[in-house]
Amino acid sequence: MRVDIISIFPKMFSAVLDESIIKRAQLKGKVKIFTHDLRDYTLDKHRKVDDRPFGGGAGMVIQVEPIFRALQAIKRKIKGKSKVILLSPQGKRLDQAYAKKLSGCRNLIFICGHYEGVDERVRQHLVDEEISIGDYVLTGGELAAMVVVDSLVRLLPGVLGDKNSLNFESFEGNLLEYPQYSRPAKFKNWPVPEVLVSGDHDKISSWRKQEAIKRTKERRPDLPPHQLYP
Ligand code: 9D3
Repeated sequence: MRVDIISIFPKMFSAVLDESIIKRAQLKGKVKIFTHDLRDYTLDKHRKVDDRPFGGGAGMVIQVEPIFRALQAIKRKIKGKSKVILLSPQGKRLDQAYAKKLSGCRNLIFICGHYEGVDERVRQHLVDEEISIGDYVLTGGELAAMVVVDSLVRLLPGVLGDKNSLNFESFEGNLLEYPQYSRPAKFKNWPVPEVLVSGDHDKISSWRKQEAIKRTKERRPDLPPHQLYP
């Protein structure tokens, strides 16, 4: 998979994308991630990317021209089709099914929106999909782009070494995780549940499933209950 990210704050991305599992995925060649400074695609000496809204009003609007030029330059480097995605609070909400769908794409180009807003012609003519990561207000699309990329990259074949990690997955079985414990078996007077040290693996397995169901009912009553009893 190839990922290109267009932003006016390209330096924000390295802290997240050049560490841990995403870093390893890049080193293994599973994903190539390129960030682009939108200002590099301006033509004026002030590298201006925004202007006042037609019709008046507060704030500024990200202009269509630098975004058009950035997309043109990026697409020239890519053979085949790319999906262009705008991060904005008005987008379709990201969930695990959406992440899975996007993880099947060969080339993705993310445009990070901003508090000031983006010229509507970007949506109309340049963007294929618009994504939000949830109903809360961020200062820009950069963190959202990183969330989306993180959720996709871990789904790529060969990124998570352990085949088990993708199997019993909370949000795919729509079940939260069961409680986990590690050594010591007794810390202060806080013991580990007896069943986990019993050695009875059938009992352990059904205990974990019941705990996961209980926790899901308590904390996430919004998740479809029929999926709690597969
Ligand atoms: C004045 C109305 N605001 C919408 C609630 C404008 C606005 C606020 C914040 C426009 C953009 C932003 C910056 N946020 C994003 O670019 C963004 C975002 C988010 O704020 N929440 C969840 N997902 C996303 S994806 C991009």
